[in-house]
Amino acid sequence: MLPNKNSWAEPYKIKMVELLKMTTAEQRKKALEDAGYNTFLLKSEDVYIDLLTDSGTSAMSDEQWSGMMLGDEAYAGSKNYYNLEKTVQDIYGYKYLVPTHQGRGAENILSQVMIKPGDIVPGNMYFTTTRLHQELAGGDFHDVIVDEAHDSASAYPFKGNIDLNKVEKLVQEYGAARIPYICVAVTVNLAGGQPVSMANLKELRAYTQEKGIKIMLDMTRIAENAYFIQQKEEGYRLKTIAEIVNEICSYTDGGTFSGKKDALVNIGGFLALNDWDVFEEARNMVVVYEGLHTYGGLAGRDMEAMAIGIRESVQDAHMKARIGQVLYLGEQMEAFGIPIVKPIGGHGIFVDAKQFLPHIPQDDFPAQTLAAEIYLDAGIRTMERGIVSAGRKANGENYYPNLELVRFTIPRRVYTQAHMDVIAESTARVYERRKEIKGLKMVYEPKYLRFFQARFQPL
Ligand code: PLI
Repeated sequence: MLPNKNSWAEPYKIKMVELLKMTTAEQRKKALEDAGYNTFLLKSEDVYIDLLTDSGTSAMSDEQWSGMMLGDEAYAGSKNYYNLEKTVQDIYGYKYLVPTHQGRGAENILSQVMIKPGDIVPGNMYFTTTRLHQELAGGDFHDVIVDEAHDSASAYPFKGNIDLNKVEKLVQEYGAARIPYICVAVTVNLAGGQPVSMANLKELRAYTQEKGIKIMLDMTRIAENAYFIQQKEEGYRLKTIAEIVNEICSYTDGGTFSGKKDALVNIGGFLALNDWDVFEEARNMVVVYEGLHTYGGLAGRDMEAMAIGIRESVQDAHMKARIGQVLYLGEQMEAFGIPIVKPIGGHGIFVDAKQFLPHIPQDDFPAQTLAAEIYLDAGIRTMERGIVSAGRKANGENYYPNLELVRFTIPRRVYTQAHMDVIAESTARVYERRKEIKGLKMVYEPKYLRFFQARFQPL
C-alpha cells in the first residue's frame, strides 16, 4: 500500500561531524550553578544539543567553504564585496550595500542615520538589539503588531502582520513627519518566528507612501517568511521562494540583515538601501564603527561565504527541509501536551512558560526557570524570551511582555530528526514534574540587554 504522506528530507548529505560531549546530571547541575542559571553563561562544551539560537550556528555547505578559499583580503575594493553587492541586488533587488560585521552593526548605522531625538519608530513587536539601537539614537519605539501576536494560542496564520489602525493612531497623535520609517521584521522573532503576509505589506506600502513614511525591513529571516507566504497565502503557491523574497523587498526602502540566520554563515550582515542620500551617509558612518565601506568589519572570505549562503537560502528544497524540521519538533511536543506558540513558526519552537509553569509569577522568571530546568534534564540549551529579555523602559520600570517563552531555536543543517525526538522527550519529562519546579531571583543585572549576562539563584 502507498504511504499516505509526502515526507521531506534534507537536500544534502553529511560530510564531516563534530563530536559532542555527553554529561551527567551532576555535571549539569554544577555547570548551571556556575552559569548563574543563565543559559547564555554556560560553556558550549557542557551542552549536548544547543538550541540557544539559530544565529551563526548553521552548517556551511562545501561550496561556502570553498568560497572561503577565494577570500580577497584587500583592505579596499575586495572582489568578494562586489560579488556580495551583486548578490544583494539580484536576490533582494536593493541598489546599495553597506556590509557590517553582523545585524546589530547595520541597526546602529541605520538608526543613527535616520532617527532624530524625539522621533517615533513603529515596529511589529520588538527585537532586543533593534529596539535598543532605535532608543540609543533618541527614538521612541511603538509596537504596531496585530493583537493576535501577543496571544500564544491564536492560530492566525500571519501573526507578524502590522495593524494599520495602530500605525494610523501614531500618525494622528505625532504626525507623519516624526516617523522616519516603520521597521518591519520578516519573520517576527519574539512572536515565535511568525510571518508577515504579502497583502499586509502591500497595504502598508500604499498607506505609508501616501504619508511619506519609509519602510525598513529587518530582513534577517526573510526567506523563512517567504516560505510561509508560499505555503499559506493565496496566489503564491506556484511562486518560488526567490520570487517571493524579491517581491517582499520591492515594497520597502531598504533593510538590515543578520547573515547569521537565513544566509547560513557564522558571521556577517549588511544594510541595504535604495535611497542614495541615506546610503551616502551610512557608507560614511560605517567607516567609524565597522570598517571601510567595502568590508564593514568582515574578512573577504566572510563576504564570499555570505554571498553563496544567500543564494542557497532561497532554494525551495532547502527551506522545505528547514521549516519541515521545526514543524516536526513542534508536532512531537504537541503530542506530549506541551504548550507551544501556534502556529509553529520558522526558526524554532517557543514553549509557553506561563502555561507550563502557571504557579510561578512573572517576577520570578518562569521562562528563565524553565530554560534552566530543560538544561538540567538532558543538556539541551534553550533561551529565555520573556521578562528578562524584555528588559527595562527608559524610566527604569520592567517591561512586562504578554509572552513569556522559552525558545528552542533550530540551527540550520546541523541536527537530525533523532535529535528532535530527544529534545521533545526531554521536554516532556520536565513537563511531567512541572509542579515541583520553583522560580528564580535575579542577583546581578547588567545595564544593557540584561538577558545576556544576568545571574540568578533558585528561590
Ligand atoms: O545578532 P545580529 O547582530 O547579527 O542580529 C541582530 C538581530 C536582528 N534582528 C533579528 C530579528 C534577530 O533575530 C537578530 C539576532 N538574533 C539573535 C541573536 C537570536 O538569537 O535570535
